[in-house]
Amino acid sequence: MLLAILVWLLSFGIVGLFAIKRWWFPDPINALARDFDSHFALTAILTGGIFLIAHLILGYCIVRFRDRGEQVKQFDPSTKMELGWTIAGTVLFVGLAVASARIWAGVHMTVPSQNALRIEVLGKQFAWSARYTGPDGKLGRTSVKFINDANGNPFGIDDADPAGKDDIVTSTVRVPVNTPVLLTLRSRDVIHNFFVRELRIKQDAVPGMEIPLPFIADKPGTYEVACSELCGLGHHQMRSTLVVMTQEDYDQWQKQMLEQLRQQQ
Ligand SMILES: [Cu+2]
Repeated sequence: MLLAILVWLLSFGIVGLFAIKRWWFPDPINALARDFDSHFALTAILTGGIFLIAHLILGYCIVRFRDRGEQVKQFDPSTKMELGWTIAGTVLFVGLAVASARIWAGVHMTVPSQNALRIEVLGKQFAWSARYTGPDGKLGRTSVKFINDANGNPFGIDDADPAGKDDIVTSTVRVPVNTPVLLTLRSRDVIHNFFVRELRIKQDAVPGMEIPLPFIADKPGTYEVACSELCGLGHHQMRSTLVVMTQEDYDQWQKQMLEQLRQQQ
């Protein structure tokens, strides 16, 4: 009896921990992140409900079929019941997987809009850098020969290419609110991972590859970008911020950065 009570208490306690949402995700900042959250909630409610029912029955069985000194009775398995829960389980899991594939495709298979703001994001041991095109809309040529972290050139922008003259390089990723953004993720050394919790996005940056990552953020604020792939001894320090700004603030910031560039040249 005590064991049954313990099983019931434990199962209610575990479900309760989820239900009170005390330790939960930070607020989402776009439509796909909100879709992700509703799908997570649906999965949690379904699996939590099944978990609770299963453990209530388990506790009941502990009480009902405890050893009372009687002879053990054989239970005839029912094919119908077995078929029933196998089919129900399959429908449930396949259904959830299909529903979640739509959200996944929304993040990874969306064709970015033609006029998306293009930002190149580079991961290296152990920092993130971002590069913007400047007014010409073009990123300048790069080469490993010109990489110079001390000089603020982590991308290795070639000075001989005029298209690179107005490229803005920063250590944070700044984007205007409600604007389609297309990040191109690159890595200079090992695999890193660009992770923004509020976007519910996690994408590897792989050396030798240029990985597109489109998104729109609809809530201004400063959000942490954490490297989410163990990439070496300094992995824990590899963080940056995603700053979502109003269009006016963004334009203002871009103007300031271009002014600074002009003064340096
Ligand atoms: Cu990393």
